[in-house]
Amino acid sequence: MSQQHRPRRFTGRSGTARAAAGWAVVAAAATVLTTGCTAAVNDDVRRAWLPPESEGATTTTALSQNLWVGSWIAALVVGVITWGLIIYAIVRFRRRRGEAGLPPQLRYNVPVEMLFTVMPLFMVGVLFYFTARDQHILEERYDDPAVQIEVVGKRWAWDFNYLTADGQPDVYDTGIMAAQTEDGLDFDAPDTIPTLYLPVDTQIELTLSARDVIHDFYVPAFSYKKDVIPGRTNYMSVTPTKEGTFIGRCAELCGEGHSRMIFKVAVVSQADYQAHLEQLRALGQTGELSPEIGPAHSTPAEEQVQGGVDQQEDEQGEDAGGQTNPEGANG
Ligand SMILES: [Cu+2]
Repeated sequence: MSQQHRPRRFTGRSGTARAAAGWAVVAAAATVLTTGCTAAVNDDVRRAWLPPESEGATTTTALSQNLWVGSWIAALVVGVITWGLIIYAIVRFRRRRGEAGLPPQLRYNVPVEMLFTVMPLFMVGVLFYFTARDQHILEERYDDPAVQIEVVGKRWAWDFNYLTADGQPDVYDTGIMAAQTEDGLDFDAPDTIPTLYLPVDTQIELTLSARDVIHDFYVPAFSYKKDVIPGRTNYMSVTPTKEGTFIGRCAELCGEGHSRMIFKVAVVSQADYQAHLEQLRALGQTGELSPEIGPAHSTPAEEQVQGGVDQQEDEQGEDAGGQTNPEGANG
């Protein structure tokens, strides 16, 4: 290297001053970032932007969230090191005035290649370990769940079959897809959006199946979702620990009504849960809406949806006071 290729920036007095000014800007930005955040933002950061209602919602949300947040931290650490090395290489080895041609090329460097092989393996190994460990806990089915409910996905809503203690059909509830209003989805339409009632602090097993195509049962507050597949039974074991009403969605694109395939989960006390079952019984909704009855009979709702919104409202008006027991719903 000849004299003219010597770095210019970090030698003379002006270079030192410029470096100092640069660090001052970095320090100022860091101060703004760390002190400028409100408590709410810090909460969001701590949860890695998972929904606030998820906090303490079930016995396993903390597990899922820690895995999620931990993965983000690991990814950020790797990202910062990688970005730092890239920027360092760009600055340190940039072409300087008067230079021409290629710089010396590095190849067959065994230590570097070992590093580039071992490091990614190590990182994937760490992520795999924590994921496998937590998934094992999350997916373990309860030996003796106190409550069993069949969840049946259909285009574009959900049916819920509440089972007796010995696994026999007891009562059911059904819904149709949410109405699209000018302001978005109507989340509060009580006669359309199905609500899954769950007793709080109780080991519950949900049996997931589908009538038609693949759906996905997703309750963001529970930090959990699972595919709902026709001809296959999936399970979700959950113990809700916080009373409240949470929004649920389908998380698998299943057709034009997919975004309107929403439902609610009401986590209530034991007494309120039993009262809800009694209410369904009083409506004559005994038995089950079996997944086997297929799309043609999937819902009274589906006909209503095809008939358009006006007709849907009419039929609901007629049905008020006692919903009809659909075909295939034999107790
Ligand atoms: Cu769906």
